[in-house]
Amino acid sequence: MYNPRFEKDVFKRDVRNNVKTLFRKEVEEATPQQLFQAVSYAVKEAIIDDWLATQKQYEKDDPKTVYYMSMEFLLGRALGNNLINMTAYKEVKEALEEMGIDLNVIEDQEPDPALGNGGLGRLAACFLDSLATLGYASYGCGIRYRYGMFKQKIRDGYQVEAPDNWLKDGNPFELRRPEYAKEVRFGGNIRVEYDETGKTHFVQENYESVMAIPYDYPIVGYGNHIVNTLRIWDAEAIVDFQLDSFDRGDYHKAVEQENLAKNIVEVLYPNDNHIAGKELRLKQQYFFVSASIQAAITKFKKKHGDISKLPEKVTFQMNDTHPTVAVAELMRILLDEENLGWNEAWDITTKCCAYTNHTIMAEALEKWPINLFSRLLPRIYQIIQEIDRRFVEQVRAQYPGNEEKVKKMAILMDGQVKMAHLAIVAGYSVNGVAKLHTEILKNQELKDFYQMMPEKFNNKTNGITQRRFLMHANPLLADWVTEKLGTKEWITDLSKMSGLKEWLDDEEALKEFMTIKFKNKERLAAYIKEHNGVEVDPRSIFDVQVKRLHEYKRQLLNILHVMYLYNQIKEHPEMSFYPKTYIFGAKASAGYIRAKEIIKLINSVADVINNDRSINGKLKVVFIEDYRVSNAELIFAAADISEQISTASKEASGTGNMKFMMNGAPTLGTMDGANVEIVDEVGIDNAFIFGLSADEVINYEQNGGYNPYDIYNNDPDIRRVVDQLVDGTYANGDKEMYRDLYNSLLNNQGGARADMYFILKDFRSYADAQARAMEAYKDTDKWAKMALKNTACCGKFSADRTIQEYVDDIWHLDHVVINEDELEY
Ligand code: H53
Repeated sequence: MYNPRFEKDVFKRDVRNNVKTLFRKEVEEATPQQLFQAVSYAVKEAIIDDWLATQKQYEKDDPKTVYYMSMEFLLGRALGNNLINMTAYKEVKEALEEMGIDLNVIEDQEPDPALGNGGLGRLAACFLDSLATLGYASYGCGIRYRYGMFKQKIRDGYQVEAPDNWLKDGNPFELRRPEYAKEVRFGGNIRVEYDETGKTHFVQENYESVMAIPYDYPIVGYGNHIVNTLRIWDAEAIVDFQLDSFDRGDYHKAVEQENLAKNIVEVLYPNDNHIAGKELRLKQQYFFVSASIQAAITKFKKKHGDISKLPEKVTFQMNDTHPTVAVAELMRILLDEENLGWNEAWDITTKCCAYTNHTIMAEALEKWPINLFSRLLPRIYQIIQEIDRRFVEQVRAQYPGNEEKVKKMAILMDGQVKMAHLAIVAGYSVNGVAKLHTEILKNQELKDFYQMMPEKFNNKTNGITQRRFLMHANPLLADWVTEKLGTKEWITDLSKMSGLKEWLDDEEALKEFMTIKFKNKERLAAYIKEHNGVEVDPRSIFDVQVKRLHEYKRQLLNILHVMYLYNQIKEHPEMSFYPKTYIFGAKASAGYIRAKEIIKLINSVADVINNDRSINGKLKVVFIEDYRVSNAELIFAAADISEQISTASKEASGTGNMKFMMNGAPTLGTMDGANVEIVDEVGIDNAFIFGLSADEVINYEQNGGYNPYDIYNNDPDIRRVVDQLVDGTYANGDKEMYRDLYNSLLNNQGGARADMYFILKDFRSYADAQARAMEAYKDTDKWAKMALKNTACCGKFSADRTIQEYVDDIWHLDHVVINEDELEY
């Protein structure tokens, strides 16, 4: 793909000019941050050309557009990724080198835009990348949080949160678009009016409102000149202060609106897979949903006029239940602003909205107290009441006399608004994110809905973008793959990776593959030394678990097993043991106390083990501070073993598992989420599988759990590690520090069953899988083959494949092509 702005001399001149105009400096005097800005603005100029060209093409082709509605977009840094997708990374790297500038250093200046928590937000970012790359018109719709995911510091082994002021130096890639601002209203009351024809109108009065101001981010497709838009909304007060001309009432109103605007977009809620139920969160949801839907309708009407055609050109995908008010907001606009009748409005809405479910965890399914909801969104609540009334009528008609069904399925029940039910009733599609997950939805969690409307349910197994997680994260491997395949096609067609299977028996190729892994391990070791001050040996096995901290993800199982290994080494110093480095990275929600205890435990165990010279460095434990997209890229590339050890049935899909696989790390995991499909692709012999199956877990749960004392009393090794939680071994003699963890494993507590996540139940089988992995690693050739097999079999897990399935089965978008010859540079 050609772009004259990336010709070396042109680009160098642009960077120099930018340094001059932005900072009144010469390149030689500029700080790395200033250089980052100057380089980014030069790249942005090139992007803008394609952005305009894309817009023109869309104007001309008038393709159907998906609005991907999401509270979270965990983008990661933009500069490197944009260069890769503009196919200019290498040229720019060289041009900068000629100016004495190291692109890696410049990239490191970019704050990591962390407008998301974990898997759900990162998935949204991967999807935008794939949509642009495949040439589909799309908008990401979200919130421009002033503060993203907090920065994690580890102090004395504890997690400490610091604000993430990611916008403090400005953001070169964003574009403020005040001309597309929309008003969003909260609270007040609804007055009913009748016009001269007798028609009813609903008028919201005494409300507070804010202005939603969009900021557009370019989403660059790979090598195709397509640039889509991520539109995230900032909030501003509507009434500007005019201190000389206010009366008392206005002043108060102005202050309130100012505060409302400031608060709404202030900060991302740092919960993953857990809902805190705060009013401000509902405000955030309605704020960005209302602004986005209004904008979509304005855009549609400008071109088409006839609103009844909306489903032909527009589809709204709701990423989890968070944006589900979209359904009622669209109804409100169609009823109150477009003056359609209920049936017509409902017909349009149910052809435009689709819902993705990402979890079966009860604490993540959103429910809002009716009194809070109806006070904040009075008109939206009225509409939901009517949707519910009609739906319940339908349930009663289909299941006469079955009030149990009504109770289980109603949208409004027990004083709550159940957002998932609203999404399912109004959505034309309901999808899970991995085969197993979708089956569990159909047969357990959403069984009643599946029985009533089976045609809505479908699976879309998640995927990841190879542009970021292989090309950018692991350039050495990316180049090697291209060389071995003799083509770059894998960059946009990951199924091509299967061509690597030809090299599985080629000793030379396997050696090269493992040399690349080793270099990546050296790179990570240097990062760990710099950021953690811990020396790790790149020749040891890098066994990695990086993901949000959650009990169901069972970091506790991992660290208890490390404690067990340490006991073994101490007791049997002569035993055969391949040196291992256990690497953790995880943020805990600020209010999730037990998750924070687990972080402290990991750090305490690390402290004891890393400082015990008697074990000759056989075992090391590292907790990487502030796990985020940018260091994740280094970590995936360097991993030997991918820990995916959630309690079966709990992890809807997982996407980290795919990133490790792509980078040649076999999975050590349970048959959960997409692990099941990874094993299908790579073969059971190229993974280390252990633990209860999802069916077994669900069966135990339905029968009140199991008794962990049966294990504790009969397995001395397990008893020993559990006891070490309360004998002070890892707490400087303090026997109470980990008492809560100890109790969580052994005793029922209030509503929570003892060992809810089956850690002790799965322990032996986990230890066995760990031992198998170590044995396998000792056989270097065999290991290399297994690792390469993982890379070779990752084809299915591209987000390109996932998006194509969404397009074919749900969205039915039109493919758009930009003809390079027609570009006017
Ligand atoms: O979404 C990922 C899945 C993962 C699931 C995660 C997720 C969140 O990150 C937050 C809320 C939620 O309901 C689900 O836990 O298994 O891979 C993307 O689908």
